[in-house]
Amino acid sequence: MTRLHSSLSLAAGVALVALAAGGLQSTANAASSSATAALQSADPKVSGTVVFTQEGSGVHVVADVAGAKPGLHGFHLHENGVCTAPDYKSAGGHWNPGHAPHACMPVDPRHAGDLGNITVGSEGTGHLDVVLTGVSVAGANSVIGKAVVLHGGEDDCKSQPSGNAGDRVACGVVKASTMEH
Ligand SMILES: [Cu+2]
Repeated sequence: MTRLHSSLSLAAGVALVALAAGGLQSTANAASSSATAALQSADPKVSGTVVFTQEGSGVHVVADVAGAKPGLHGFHLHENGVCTAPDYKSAGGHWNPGHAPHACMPVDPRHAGDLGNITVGSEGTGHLDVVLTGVSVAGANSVIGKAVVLHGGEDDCKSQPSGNAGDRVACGVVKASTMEH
């Protein structure tokens, strides 16, 4: 009887700890489950926004750009969250914590920041909607503090180390979204 009682207490204790940990974790996630980057550009005048939202074990990335040259543009997360005009070299190389070769989704392995290409239409606007795996908004391999870079040319998805995508025409630092209440 004593034995049964103590194992029940233990089970209740474990359940309480698990509940408390779960509560803490969901609070932390709610505070930082999304992030945004505002693209800035020197010349040509490209603008855009990129929104990152935690979705299961991946990150849902939605990008909208305007004022860009029609065609395909390489689009990546670069390792330094520093966007200094006009060439944005300050952003460093592709964000590649896994030391993988460059490729495009869904090819794996690839750089954590390999978002592929964004297609810009004749009116100068482009939209990208992808789920990036192997990264998170606030946990391991967080996108926060990295830089989103839009290139002038197409990422060929094979040239090393960065797909031969040409100049960096726009750049934006990824920042945790502030709560809207
Ligand atoms: Cu790039």
